[in-house]
Amino acid sequence: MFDQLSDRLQKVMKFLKGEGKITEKNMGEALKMIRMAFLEADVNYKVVKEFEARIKAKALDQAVLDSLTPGQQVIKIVRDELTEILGVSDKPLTFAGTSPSIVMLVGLQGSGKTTTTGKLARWAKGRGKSPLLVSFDLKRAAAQDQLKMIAGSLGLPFYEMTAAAMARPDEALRELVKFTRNRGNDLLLVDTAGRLHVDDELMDELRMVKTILDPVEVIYVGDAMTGQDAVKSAQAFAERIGVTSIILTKLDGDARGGAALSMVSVTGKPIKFVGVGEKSDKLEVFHPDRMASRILGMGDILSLIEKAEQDADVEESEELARKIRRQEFTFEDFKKQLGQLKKMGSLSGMMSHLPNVGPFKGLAQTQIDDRKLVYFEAIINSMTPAERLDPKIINGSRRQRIARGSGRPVHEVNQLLKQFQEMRTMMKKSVFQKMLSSFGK
Ligand SMILES: Nc1nc2c(ncn2[C@@H]2O[C@H](COP(=O)(O)OP(=O)(O)OP(=O)(O)O)[C@@H](O)[C@H]2O)c(=O)[nH]1
Ligand SMILES: [Mg+2]
Repeated sequence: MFDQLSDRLQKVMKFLKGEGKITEKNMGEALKMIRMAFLEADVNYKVVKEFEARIKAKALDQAVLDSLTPGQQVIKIVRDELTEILGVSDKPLTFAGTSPSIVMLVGLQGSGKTTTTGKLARWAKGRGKSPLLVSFDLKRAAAQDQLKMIAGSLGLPFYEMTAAAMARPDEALRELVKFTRNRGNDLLLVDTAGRLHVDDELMDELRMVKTILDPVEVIYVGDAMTGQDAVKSAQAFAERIGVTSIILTKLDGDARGGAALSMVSVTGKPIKFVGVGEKSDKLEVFHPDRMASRILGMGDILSLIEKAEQDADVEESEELARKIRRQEFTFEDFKKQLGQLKKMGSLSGMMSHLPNVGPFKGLAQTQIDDRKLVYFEAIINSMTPAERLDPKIINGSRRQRIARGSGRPVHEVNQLLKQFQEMRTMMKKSVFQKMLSSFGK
């Protein structure tokens, strides 16, 4: 479905590859090509504008211009930014700490909620979960039959909402939760009603369901074929009900992909899965980085980027030193460091690999074992980009969310934050000392 966009962006990549030097002029040309490619793919224009501005700022940075391979650096920037607008991938589905995890699917009529409920059930069953399926639609009692059939074909239990129960919806929902718990199902998938347009009645109904069930995930199911309409309605659902994530359906059709590329920026919520067919196994976990690579036709470009990344390693150390000086060292940088450390294999090997051993000495003293590095990375992965850049905003409830997301205890999150702070202070100090000594004290 990204074919056309892919073709066009690959042309830009080729163009850049061919240009030895990056100048304002040829970069301007490349940006124009990128802009057109996105607009034609039906990407929201605001998203396009931001994307363009970010690439421009990064590409015209002196470090890129001065590098030996500016074209390749720019290609890497485009890929990274594309990954960014496709969202952050954490885990495909969030499960609640206490059973059952309740997952509610919402969206417009015909977007694929019922089909996707079945697909998700199948996916979860394959991962050892024991899902129970239910359809909640106050207006259309017959909506249940479709899901009942799907559940039957998957050999999964279906909870029947009787007409009598629907007459007292809040009681019915409470009974449903009790029933699920007693039956021992650890996942309750709730299919909901759809309408042609966002209307107050539906929003009220969905809000009521959400309030009573208190789901761990409210997934907006959007039809990628409807392009910007899906984006607009996603925004409405996000604002009026509150959604936690997105599933895009019908990506097997000839959707131009603009929805996928606009959805995350507009709602701030991640795309977790995509539907690529009508059958119950046609659900794919969404990986922003892989999707970005696919769009750019990375077959031949990947190696270029790897090279650019190698080149960047040296530059990265310098950049790190700059950041430390300006006190801009963030969790993003920390994560990069951890990634490099992991490549080294062991903790003993890693210290020598650090760009500046002095400031990092604290790490060795704080008794981190190799397993901890993995945990730390998981914790950082569960932070939002904003949190990584500015850890000060990580308050109590954010700490709990991060702990849940990473599957690590809260005290470990606290520990990491504390160590990070200490590291920052240490860096500041050692840089300060260096400065003093360079002034002859
Ligand atoms: N090709 C394709 N078709 C899909 C996909 N997902 C759903 N569909 C089809 O889209 C149509 C509508 O899907 P439903 O699951 O009934 O949609 P819904 O959101 O439950 O609709 P309402 O309950 O009427 O609001 C069906 O014909 C599905 O087979 C997909 O990923 N690819
Ligand atoms: Mg349905």
